[in-house]
Amino acid sequence: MQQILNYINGEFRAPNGGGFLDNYNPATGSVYSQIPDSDASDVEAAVEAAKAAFPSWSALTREERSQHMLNVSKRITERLDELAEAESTDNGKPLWLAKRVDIPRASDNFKFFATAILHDSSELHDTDGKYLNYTLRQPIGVAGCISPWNLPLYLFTWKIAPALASGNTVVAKPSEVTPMTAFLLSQICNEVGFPKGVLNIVHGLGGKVGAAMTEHPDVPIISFTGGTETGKTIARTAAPMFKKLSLELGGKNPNIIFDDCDLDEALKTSLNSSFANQGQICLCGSRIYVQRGIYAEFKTKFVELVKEMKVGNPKLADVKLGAVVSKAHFDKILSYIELAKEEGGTVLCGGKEADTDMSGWFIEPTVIEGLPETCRTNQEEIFGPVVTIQPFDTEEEVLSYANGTKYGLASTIWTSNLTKAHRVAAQLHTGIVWVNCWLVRDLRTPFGGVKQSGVGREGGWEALRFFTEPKNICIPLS
Ligand code: TXE
Repeated sequence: MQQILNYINGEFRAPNGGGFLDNYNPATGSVYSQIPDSDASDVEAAVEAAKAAFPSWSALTREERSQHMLNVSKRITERLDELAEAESTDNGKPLWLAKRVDIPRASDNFKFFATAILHDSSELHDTDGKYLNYTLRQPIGVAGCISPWNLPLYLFTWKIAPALASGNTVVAKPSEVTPMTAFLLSQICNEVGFPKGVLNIVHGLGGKVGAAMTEHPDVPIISFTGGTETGKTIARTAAPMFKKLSLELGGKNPNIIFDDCDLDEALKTSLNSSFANQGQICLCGSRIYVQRGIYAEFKTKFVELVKEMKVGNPKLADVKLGAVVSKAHFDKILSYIELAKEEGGTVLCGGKEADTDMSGWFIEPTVIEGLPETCRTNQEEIFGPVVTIQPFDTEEEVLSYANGTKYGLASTIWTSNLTKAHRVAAQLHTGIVWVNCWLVRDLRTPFGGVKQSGVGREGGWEALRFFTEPKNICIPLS
């Protein structure tokens, strides 16, 4: 059985403790590889390697750093098929999705930040002609990057790339549920001669490896994407150590459909925003609000289309939904469907394990109607192929629903009235608003949420600023 290894100081190493964890293929429900059950001593070794590599990596010219990163980007593209296959097997997502979205985006993340630093600039403040202040942005040191299982290589590289591009060295931990493509990335670094110790990847459990990274005094900056509860734990540890933190957490995103929208477009995209990646994207629209005049028509057509979505073997081209990521997550999603029924919801379609010829963890895309706004189903993140649908009458009413959860990541508006779109967008308490589209992710734009969806922004200059410390230097002009 294939054994994944840690990548520390440019070497592939077994964990110091010698233990390994089982890694499952969610589509078959069986163990297919093993990953290091690393502990604080492995993190210590990785931090030491990253510290040792920092002076030389941060002293490279921008062109040199950029070139190293472009080499990685190119090699990811060259190994696209293999990486996509691995991502689909490890995560359960459709192979076509990994091939079209996840892996190309991982390559793009490296390319984007490798070239962004070539165009970077900083500020200068002239104090009344008497002094000049200029802002020097310097790398911080060893950055800790912790990523989740839903978009494994996509989100892993989304953090690592800006950290490296701005001159930091990195200790990174992929989710223990989906470690494979991060392991393949370490092979790629090795293949292209990426400098030793600059990127170190430690595999293992969040409570051991992730916690050791967060607690380590020589890791002054942490970028995390994952669940809100884990984010709170990390913030509790990091705050008294005054670490710089970026937290991208959960969402319970509203999808608002006004009666003047292009109904066909709204239907088509809502299918995607509800069920892409089995609903396991923090940006998925899990609460659909439809204006009363078109509610019945939208609901009928939407449910018809959802029933046509094929669930099954992620390797098949016509499959729309693959497996959900783990048995624990499968149980969690089904328990939320039961809860929705207890709370008075009517299941319009789906609502149960999907009937496939595979032995893994598949759930039918599910639409639930008739739930009050305040119930747990409408308040908590389910993170699976489950959406609720309900009618509304006025803008004011739908805004109160949309803003009525503890989350504030993303929202979507469907309308042909541009004035209304601007007005509603400005009043939504979310970090991202899509109008008549969904999941358009320009890498330059600020990405992140408000309230319990997180702290800080990733993407573009925001990410490069996060991974550097601004220093003001003041000089008299006479
Ligand atoms: O995520 P965790 P889980 C949501 C989603 C999901 C829920 C829980 O609702 O059902 O979170 O998922 C590492 N110190 N999202 O439990 O645990 C862990 O090893 C440091 C939304 O799988 O947050 C992994 O690498 N690190 C989300 C990473 O944190 C710790 C994507 C994320 O795992 C740690 C995923 C600790 N104490 C889940 N404990 C999104 N925002 O996209 C765990 N980790």
